[in-house]
Amino acid sequence: MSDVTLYGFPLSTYVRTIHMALHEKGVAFEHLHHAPNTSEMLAVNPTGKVPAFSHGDFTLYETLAIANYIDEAFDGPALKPSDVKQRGIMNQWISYINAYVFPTMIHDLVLFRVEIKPLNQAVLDAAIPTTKDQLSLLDATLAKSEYLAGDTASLADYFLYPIIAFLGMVPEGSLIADYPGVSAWKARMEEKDCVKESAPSM
Ligand SMILES: N[C@@H](CCC(=O)N[C@@H](CS)C(=O)NCC(=O)O)C(=O)O
Repeated sequence: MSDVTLYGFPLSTYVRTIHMALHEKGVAFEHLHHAPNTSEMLAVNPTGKVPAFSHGDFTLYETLAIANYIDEAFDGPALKPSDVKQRGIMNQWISYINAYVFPTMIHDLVLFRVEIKPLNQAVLDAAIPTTKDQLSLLDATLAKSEYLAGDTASLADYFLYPIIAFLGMVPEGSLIADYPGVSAWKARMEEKDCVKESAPSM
């Protein structure tokens, strides 16, 4: 029995980021599929959000903190570039993804399309040009570089992939094809075992 536990339902993009990181590191873990804001989730994360994580009697919440802990606490391939500038770029992208891409593509678009939130057409309409701008910015890097921070996948790619995967499942996902760098990166990510293994059942 592993002493590592991931808490949070697999449909969450942030839970999938941690699932991918654990898989890449080769860490065995128990996955408890708690929904947000339940008493089980509040017991491990006072914000009620998913994910949370525990290693023995040590508990963490906030995806970036969990991802960094996993990379540093366990053996296995590094999930961050060794080069300080590439690491800076990785952190820049994670910050951008969390501050802008997740709110636009998930909150203001996908959650309406999958009817988790009641449709607000004005918000959804406004999210489309913003999504295009974000895809364009990502594409400028991914047209030149295999991954967001160089030639090897890093935590930045694990933050982004679950969001782009969900975008790809709703009608506006057809936009992705207009961005060849993002499209090629998505296909590259989809070859990875961590992506295949973490795919939520829909
Ligand atoms: N800042 C948090 C964000 C986590 C987050 O937004 N999780 C979403 C699911 S992807 C959630 O729990 N949403 C439910 C809610 O906000 O009530 C982190 O990095 O872990």
